[in-house]
Amino acid sequence: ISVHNSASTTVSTAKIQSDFLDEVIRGLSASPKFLSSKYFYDELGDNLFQYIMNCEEYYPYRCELEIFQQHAPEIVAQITKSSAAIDLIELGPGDCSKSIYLLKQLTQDQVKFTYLPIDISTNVITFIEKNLPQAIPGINVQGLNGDYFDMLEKLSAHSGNKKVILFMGSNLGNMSPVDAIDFCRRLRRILAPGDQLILGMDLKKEPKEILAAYNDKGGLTKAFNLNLLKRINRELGADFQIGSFTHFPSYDPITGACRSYLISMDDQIVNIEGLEIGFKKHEAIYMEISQKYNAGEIDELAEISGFIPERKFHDSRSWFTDAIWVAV
Ligand code: AVJ
Repeated sequence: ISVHNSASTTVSTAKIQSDFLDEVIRGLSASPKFLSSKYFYDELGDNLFQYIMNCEEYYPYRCELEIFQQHAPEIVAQITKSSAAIDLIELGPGDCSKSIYLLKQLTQDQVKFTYLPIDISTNVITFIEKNLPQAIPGINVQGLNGDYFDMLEKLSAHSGNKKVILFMGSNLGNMSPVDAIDFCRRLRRILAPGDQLILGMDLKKEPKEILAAYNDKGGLTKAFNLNLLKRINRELGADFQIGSFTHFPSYDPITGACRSYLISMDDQIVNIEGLEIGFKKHEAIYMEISQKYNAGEIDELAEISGFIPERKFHDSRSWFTDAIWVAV
């Protein structure tokens, strides 16, 4: 089965599914065990994440929304210093509820730009291509359905416009600091000097606030983590007993690593595709990192990956930042 779209990209769902199986087997055979949070986002996971963004304890979404509501004119000024047309490329745009403030401002300021959202989900791209032109008449949207770097490479092959990449939502935080450096360097390689990156990152703050955001009282984050086990049951035919795992969130204020684990409450065996995976009582599966940085660490990340930090915007409490970097 394959999915074709307007950008004539082909994503093989069979390939995606066998990658999923391989990574699950690899992670659950490792010691310590791990799973990748990039697989949290099936249809149910998408919905749970929507609920998380709206729950009382989860502040990052509201902080970044405030930044875009308050600072769109300054952000536009920072990315339009030359009069050239812009390719505004957003990695993982969601429903555009934050970036729409920037898109509206660019339109109002009569900047020549094309908005190019990239997402692995066909639904996300279809939704945006249908709805955005209704919210912003005349906007130039070109959705790209596929892997970030595959799509970025296609783009750089056939456009001479200045590029501005938007990578928001602290999504970079879902990589280890070492993987984050690799990722930023890879981004840098597909850019030309003068191109820019707008990076939304959650900041180190009072540890209790951070831990609460990943340990909401309503149990949404717990359900979000457990949903990956359910997904493995559904899609890979495994037999996880969801009730015998508990959720354990943690935050280390020294390193800024906010990690979540699922803990096996018994000795048990889980079957996946003919393989038996043994769990010891109290054994952990490492599920997700949401790395927190401070301003200095974000500047260092820029420099180590070939960018110069230009400006930082933050919300009224300085809990979250959107940094603008320029490629050197
Ligand atoms: C996808 C990066 C926005 O790490 O804060 C929310 C995902 N995980 N609650 C984050 C998430 C648990 C989230 N981001």
